[in-house]
Amino acid sequence: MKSRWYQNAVVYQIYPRSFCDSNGDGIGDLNGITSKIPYLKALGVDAVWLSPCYASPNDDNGYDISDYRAIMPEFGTMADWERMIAALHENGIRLIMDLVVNHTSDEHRWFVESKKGRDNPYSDYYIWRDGTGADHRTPPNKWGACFGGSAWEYCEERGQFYLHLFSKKQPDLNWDNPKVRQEVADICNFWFEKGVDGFRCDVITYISKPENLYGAPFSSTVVGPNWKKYIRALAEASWDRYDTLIVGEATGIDFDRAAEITDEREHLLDTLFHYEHVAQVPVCRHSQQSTNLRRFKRVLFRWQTLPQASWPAVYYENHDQPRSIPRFAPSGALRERSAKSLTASLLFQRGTAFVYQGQELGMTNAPFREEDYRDIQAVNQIRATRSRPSARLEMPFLLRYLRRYSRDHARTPMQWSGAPNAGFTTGNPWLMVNPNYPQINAAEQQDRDDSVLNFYRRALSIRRVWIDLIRDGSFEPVDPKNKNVMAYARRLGDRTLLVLCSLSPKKSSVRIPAEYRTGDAKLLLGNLEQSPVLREKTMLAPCQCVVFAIGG
Ligand code: ISL
Ligand code: CA
Repeated sequence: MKSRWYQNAVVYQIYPRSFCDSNGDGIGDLNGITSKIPYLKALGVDAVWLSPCYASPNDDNGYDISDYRAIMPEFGTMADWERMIAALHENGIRLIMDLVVNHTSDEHRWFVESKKGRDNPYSDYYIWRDGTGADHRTPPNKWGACFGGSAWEYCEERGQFYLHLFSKKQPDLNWDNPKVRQEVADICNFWFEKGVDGFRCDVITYISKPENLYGAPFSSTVVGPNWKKYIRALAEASWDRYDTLIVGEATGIDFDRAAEITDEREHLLDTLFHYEHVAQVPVCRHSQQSTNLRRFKRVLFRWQTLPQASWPAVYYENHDQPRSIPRFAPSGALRERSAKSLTASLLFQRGTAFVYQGQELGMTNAPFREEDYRDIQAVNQIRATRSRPSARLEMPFLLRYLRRYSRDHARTPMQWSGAPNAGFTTGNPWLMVNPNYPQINAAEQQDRDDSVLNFYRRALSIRRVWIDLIRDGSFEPVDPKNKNVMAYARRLGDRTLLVLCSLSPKKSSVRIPAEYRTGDAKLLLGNLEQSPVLREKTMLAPCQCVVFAIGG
């Protein structure tokens, strides 16, 4: 039975490889996470979403799973995992695991068997097709893989192509096979019985492929023909039997589809991550602050209007995205102020809020050089560009692109302290530590009252007090065309929260309608000593934010 606890929740995402290394091998691990539970509790989060920690050859850092019921040895043992979940639960923190079932690793036992031939029990676990053309060596369609090259790989052993939407070491599962669907339900139930509180479902919108793959357009695999049937059956066989949060990663989704598949009467997903506000813009401008605030607001405000029966998930960062600073707000001298203003703009929106590790410290993108990248996406792009005759011309563009968008920016080790390697490891970190760790780290922010970390703690405790209004209140854009300030009001009965967040390095004004200027506004949260007086044209300092309570 579902209590929908997640509607009140703030979820903290942990990328285990980069969070905390307990044994000095340079790789974050489960015991490292357990050691930081007091930190998470003091921060005030309700749940943790753990990126994959299952057995994996790590072609894509655990998003290529070779055994769904085993822990990756680099991260620890099942006993470590059990200690971790017990300690989280003792501290009132739930655990959301990552469910990666669009594809497995090619080293998964199922694939090893499947590729042997057409008549073993696993033959139909993956998407195999004959090639076309005279020699049958042309792929069935022109789909490209997310990490480069064709989405089809020819397998000599079986004499057929298999589909892989990501790397060729990530073959897509065949969800049209009922045995595969049963395997997925069994995996979910295995973990629910061990106490997990939900799943974040990796690229779940891609699982149902079009009937005829020959010549099919790629878009036909986003919420494909049997998607609802398969997901509803999974909910019945597993998800709905426990008190879960099921959040789908909904690559390629649009608003109407999202409203439909998160409608609680449909028994599909509880909520989903859309990608509209993190769409990439061309890397032609000099500024690192690449996003146009008006567009950003337009997108976010629209998603706030999801119908009552649906439920949004709000986030600015995750392990695939660059840091929100400098992406959405100014860096440099204004970094701390920006980080707080972004925080306020995020945490009072309707929806389950997701915060990515390090976001609560205002961690930023890293100054990577060509040889520093580790992510399969960046590494493949660099290799492909290098091999082209035009490499000398193209490489600077690619590097500029990666400096802005590489997934590695989010994955640099968590900055715990000013000790070597930011206190993340006593060994050699698997990915470069951001050299700004002496300035940006948790230890320094812990006891400094005006730090980003303490602002998060304060914001989260205010969110808790106002949770009824934040969960159920109306969402009202304020001065929506404003180019510098993100402003909105939330209202329930006679109580209102007014949230004003400048994301501009300039002094800015914001128009406040009379209904909010009733004279009894009480300041709940702000990032500067001075708070502005609410007037028709209210002035905000660069990157200033304020949250007022009005009425009630
Ligand atoms: O990261 C992206 C672009 O930079 C996306 O296209 C991303 O690959 C897509 O959102 C799917 O992401 C998820 O599945 C991938 C994995 O690499 C990502 O880390 C995961 O979040 C394959 O499992
Ligand atoms: Ca380790």
